[in-house]
Amino acid sequence: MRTLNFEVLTLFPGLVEGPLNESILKRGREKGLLNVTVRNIRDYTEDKHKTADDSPYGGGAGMVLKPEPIFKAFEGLRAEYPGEELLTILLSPQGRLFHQKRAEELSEEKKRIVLLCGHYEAIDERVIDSLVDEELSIGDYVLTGGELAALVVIDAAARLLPGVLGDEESAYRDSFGAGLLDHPHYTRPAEYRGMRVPDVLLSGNHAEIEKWRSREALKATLLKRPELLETADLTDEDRKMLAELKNELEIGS
Ligand code: 4GX
Repeated sequence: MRTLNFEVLTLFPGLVEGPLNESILKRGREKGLLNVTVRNIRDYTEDKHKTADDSPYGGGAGMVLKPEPIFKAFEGLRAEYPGEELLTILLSPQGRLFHQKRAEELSEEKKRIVLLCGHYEAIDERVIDSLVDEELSIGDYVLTGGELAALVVIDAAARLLPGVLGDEESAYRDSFGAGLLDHPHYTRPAEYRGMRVPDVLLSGNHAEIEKWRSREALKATLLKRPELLETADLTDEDRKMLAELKNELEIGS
């Protein structure tokens, strides 16, 4: 049995815990496939006010996460998991962009993965220099903290672990696998408010259905995210269909 082990360090554990206790992540945890421990950085402060942040040297607005509680938290982790190597990821807009490929790699990671969530504007650079292996960003926008980003990373990696998705759901796994968008989906009724489900999906002809799905996935990608086609994993058949689609839709290049 493959398992994934995360340690989340945050000042707001409640922000992270909710989604971990719902739906597929909850089930993955109950099955013992996904282990996530959420720790409050404030528990590692040692002054009477439990100070986790301070104003920046050099002046300016905003607060900076102090190094001491974070170093203490790591010492706690090393004591709890002696001899284990940790993989520490800081969620930050300065990080490399997180993508499906990294999610796949993380889903196979054997080390315990520490997700460090900064709140406030910044984190003391000495933490990054000494404790952080990798900085990841979930996108070019600014969040209030790293917690939602950490959840995105956990979610995207966990669903790729064998056994986390049920048989029904696991088909969805390949939709982004080839680097293409998904094809359209339909369920009953066959006609709704005058809108018909494409006949091929009702035909029972599985070869034709697969061909239609491939073509529609290519079409959706071409129309909505054409840049994905440059790196997609296309078969010769895909390339042929893509050329036909471009002709039909009168798209050049
Ligand atoms: N993808 N943020 C982190 C505070 C911070 C800033 C610098 C460490 C270094 C974000 C994102 C994101 C906002 C989380 C700033 N911590 N994280 N936070 N986009 O915007 O991951």
